[in-house]
Amino acid sequence: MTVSIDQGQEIVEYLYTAERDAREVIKVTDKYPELTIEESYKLQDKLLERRLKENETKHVGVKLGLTSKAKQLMMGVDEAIYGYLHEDMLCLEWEPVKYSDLIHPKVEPEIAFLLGEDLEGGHITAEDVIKATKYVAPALEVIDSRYKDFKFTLVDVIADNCSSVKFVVGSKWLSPESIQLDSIGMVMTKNGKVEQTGSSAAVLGHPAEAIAWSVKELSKRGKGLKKGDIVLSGAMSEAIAFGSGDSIVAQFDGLGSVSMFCK
Ligand code: OOG
Ligand code: MG
Repeated sequence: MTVSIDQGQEIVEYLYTAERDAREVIKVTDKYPELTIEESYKLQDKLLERRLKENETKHVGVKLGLTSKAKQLMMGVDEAIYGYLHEDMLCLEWEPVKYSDLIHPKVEPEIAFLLGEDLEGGHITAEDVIKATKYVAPALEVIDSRYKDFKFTLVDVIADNCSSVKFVVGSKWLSPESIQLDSIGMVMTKNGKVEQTGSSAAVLGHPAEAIAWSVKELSKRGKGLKKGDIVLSGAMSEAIAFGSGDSIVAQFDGLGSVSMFCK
């Protein structure tokens, strides 16, 4: 370990309160440049424990991040990551997201997978993911890095639960077998103006491939995906900034649309 138990607790407290108070902070690696990816996943676990307890919420799923080249380039990293979704992050389409609860939010279009079976182990394939998936649905993820200017290293962003803050799942749920999951075109608008276009192929070639990757990563740490989990497979395009009064809609070929309003 490059940080002591006390220092680890201090980092968790620092990131937990930054989210709670919607306050940006200096990135952790400025103070602890030696921190490793394995350590930062351990810090993420501690942060999540704290968050579950304090917010009286529960685990509802997993999110993948930086699964597309567009996002990796945008963030200056070259690896995918994962974090966790809690029930208090789930927003309904008709429920506005409150800008005053957030720091510098961005939104990105994703495909959500709802699992009908557990998935674990180091040999899971995209086919196994599709078999274990009950439904796929259009989704928007709101990310709100706690770090100043939304700038971080891979180690920083993992400790910060991969910038997670809110997500919206659309109401049209389809069987994964009823749609060609690797070629879903997407258009995202803000207040009616096109801001991003993309394809699900951008997500590691196939979103189910991205989920298979995450199962392998999780299994290295003795974890897996569970029946009932919602899994966000990662942004299909760059994320866009939004503010109070903005309306976001992402339209996915064959999957329908999902929208969000920020008040
Ligand atoms: C990290 C989270 C990335 C995605 O879908 O790529 C992510 C960030 O960009 O702040 O959720
Ligand atoms: Mg995302």
